[in-house]
Amino acid sequence: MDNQLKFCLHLHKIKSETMKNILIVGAGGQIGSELTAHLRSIYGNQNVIAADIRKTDNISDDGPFEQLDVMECAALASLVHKYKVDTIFNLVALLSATGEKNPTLAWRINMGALTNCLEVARWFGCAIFTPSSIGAFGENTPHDDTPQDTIMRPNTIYGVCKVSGELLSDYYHSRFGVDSRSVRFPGIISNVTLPGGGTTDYAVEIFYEAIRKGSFVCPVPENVYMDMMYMPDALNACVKLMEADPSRLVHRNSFNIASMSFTPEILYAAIKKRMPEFTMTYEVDPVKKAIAESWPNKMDDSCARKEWDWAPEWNLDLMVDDMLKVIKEKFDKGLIR
Ligand code: AKB
Repeated sequence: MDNQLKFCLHLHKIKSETMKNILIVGAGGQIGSELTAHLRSIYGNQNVIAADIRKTDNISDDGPFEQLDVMECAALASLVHKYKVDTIFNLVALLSATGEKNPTLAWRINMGALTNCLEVARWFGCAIFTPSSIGAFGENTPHDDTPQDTIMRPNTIYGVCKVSGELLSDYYHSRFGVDSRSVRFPGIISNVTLPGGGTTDYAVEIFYEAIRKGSFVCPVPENVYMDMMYMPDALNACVKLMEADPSRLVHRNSFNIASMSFTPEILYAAIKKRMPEFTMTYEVDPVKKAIAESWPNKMDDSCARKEWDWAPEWNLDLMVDDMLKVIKEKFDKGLIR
């Protein structure tokens, strides 16, 4: 650590005591773009700093935005110092399907972002949230009611990063006292920013294609169950866990959280009920098939419910109604084509 950084650390410790100053790294992505707006609505626009490698309009309009390559640890540290940050949300990730195309890049980015965020959190005394995923589980994991503490032997590089990330985050907590917390997110369904490179992306793309073309070609086999979650529940989970009383937390990295689980056929039927002319065919992607089949059918989230009162509000029907309504409005207004 150079002298300038040591001096920044010293100043930071004196100045930032209780204020909620939040830094979101990877804020331009599917979760980040909505988490930024959500946290700004709770903690104030000026107290939530969005950072991403690329500038994105919707997150830079309402509050501070910084262009940041999270692989540059000193740049990350200087942002944390500049804004007196006390909480970091690290949302930088190459997802499961993209990861399989370039495993070394996935490891470098996913673990590089995490190690830098953990180190900076340690130096500056920040709390840190880094999502884990259903991808942390593998073929040998019990697939039904997947327990909180169970076999974790994923066979994707994404999963390897997630398990390593959970362990490393717990290590930083026990070894250095870093307040690290996280959840294992299911596939997240949203209507603001598209996901990219995930195995669960089909459950978002299907809505856009249903409205755009009235048909969808599904890359995941018809009868594979995966946990899914509507974005509002995912955002609530982030806030609720980070606000939770630490004395109640038996676990930290990471909590199973669940709200709905379905197959492509079940989702198709739910959309078709509302759009009878909608059709779906399959062109199964073998990589996505292998990944999807290795993940849980449905996780048991009782530890999250017990330790920080996790309680989802959205189910399949509510989610499908809302997704169709919002995306139709966007098409009608010409916001998307
Ligand atoms: C993916 O499909 O890779 C992600 C995830 C479940 O973590 N959406």
